[in-house]
Amino acid sequence: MYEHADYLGESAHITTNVSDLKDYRGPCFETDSQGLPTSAWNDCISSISVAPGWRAHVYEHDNFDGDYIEVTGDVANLRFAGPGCSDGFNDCITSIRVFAP
Ligand SMILES: [Ca+2]
Ligand SMILES: [Ca+2]
Repeated sequence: MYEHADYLGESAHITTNVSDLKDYRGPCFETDSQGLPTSAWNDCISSISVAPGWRAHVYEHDNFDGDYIEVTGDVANLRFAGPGCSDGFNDCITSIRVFAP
């Protein structure tokens, strides 16, 4: 997952489910689940790349809730993947389910 579109900015690699990106340290300012300021990946991801054979479901809310899309490859700009939030799934994703091959 990448902070900006076109695989730019900070990046992180995950291979397991993340139920709440507020608690996953990353480049975007956020308050964590206890209300404390932190830097996390919540509402931060703008592009995403999924390894061959893997699949991911990305959700607008925590605990795999709300709108989601299935990602099976590279998405250079989540703005055009919707419905998600006001800007597609750009800066929208809060939880991720990962499916190994
Ligand atoms: Ca972003
Ligand atoms: Ca969200």
